[in-house]
Amino acid sequence: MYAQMVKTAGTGVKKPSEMTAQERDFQAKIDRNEKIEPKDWMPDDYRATLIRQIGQHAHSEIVGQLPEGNWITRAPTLERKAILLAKVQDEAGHGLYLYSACETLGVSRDELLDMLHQGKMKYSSIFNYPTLNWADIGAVGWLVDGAAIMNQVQLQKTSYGPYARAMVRICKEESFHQRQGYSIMMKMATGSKAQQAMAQDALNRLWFPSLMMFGPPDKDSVHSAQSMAWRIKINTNDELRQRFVDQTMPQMEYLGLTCPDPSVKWNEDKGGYDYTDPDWDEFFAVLRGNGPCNTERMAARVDAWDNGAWVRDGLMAHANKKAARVAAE
Ligand code: BYC
Repeated sequence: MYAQMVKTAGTGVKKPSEMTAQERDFQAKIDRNEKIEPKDWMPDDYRATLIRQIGQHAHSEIVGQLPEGNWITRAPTLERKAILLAKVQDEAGHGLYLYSACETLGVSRDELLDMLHQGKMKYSSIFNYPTLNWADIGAVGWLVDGAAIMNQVQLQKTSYGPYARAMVRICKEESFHQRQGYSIMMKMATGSKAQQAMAQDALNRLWFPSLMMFGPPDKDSVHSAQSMAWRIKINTNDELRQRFVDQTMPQMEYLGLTCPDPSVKWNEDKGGYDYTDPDWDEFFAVLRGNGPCNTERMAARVDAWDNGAWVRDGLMAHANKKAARVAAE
């Protein structure tokens, strides 16, 4: 029902004098840090912003299964295989919680998936990069899940109740994911010369794309101001990116790896690292569909949807039969 509104207005934050009485009450509730629940009144654009963000987040979880799923059959040991399998299954679960949270806003999962398949909704840019070898699986867990947690921890305090609650469980699972990635990196970084080189190469390729996960710089972020006023987002893109760099640099040093950004440097005055931004032209090119794996990822998702039609049809037929039986009793 709200599918057509997935593009949000992005017209700037209203002053209290420009708000209706209902909008002022809503803002006051947000400012008191109260949760908004599905049946509460909400501005149309608050709803559309949530559908856009939660939907995009859900899509990221299920598209995010693809680069790692690719490595389940090639994991080096049975234990690593079992761990990776569990992680990839968790991502499906995260997608499920998020699609359910999104459905409470009046859009169905089928509509959301349809928009993904038609290219009308996005998923995280990071999943348009390939995983070329086993070290990449370590780097994905360490950096990609590490960046995801950095963003999601603050989302546990987001103003929309179902989204905040979904985030609590997702964050717990993401910490395990991050640790499994770091554990792979430790093994590789303390292994043979060839393994160390693979770990360094994976870091070199995934460092800047991981920084892109936090979104464009604050000055170019279309939605941040309104989303922060509504407490949909608690921190800006640049604040979270900085926290991620500050958290990750000591972990990198512990691994004995070198940051691919030669200018990364601790800045005593700001109490954080100075670092180079990723190439934002590359980021926007990936968003426009021109990343290394955009076509492959979408083809895999559409294929999975088409090949699953018989399962959905079977489930519907069974449900209809059961309902007819109950109605006849
Ligand atoms: N990729 O105004 P801005 C995971 C778009 S995966 C693609 O700053 P906003 C995991 C943005 O949508 C982690 N697009 O936007 C799963 C907007 O375009 P539209 C997923 C991006 O929403 C499996 C435009 O750029 N996490 O957990 O205020 C395995 C302007 O940006 C990206 C989430 O989704 C991007 N990286 O802030 C492992 C977290 N960045 O929509 C791990 C929830 C920006 O106007 N989402 N865009 O056409 C958020 O927190 C926010 O949506 C963002 C962007 C910080 C990502």
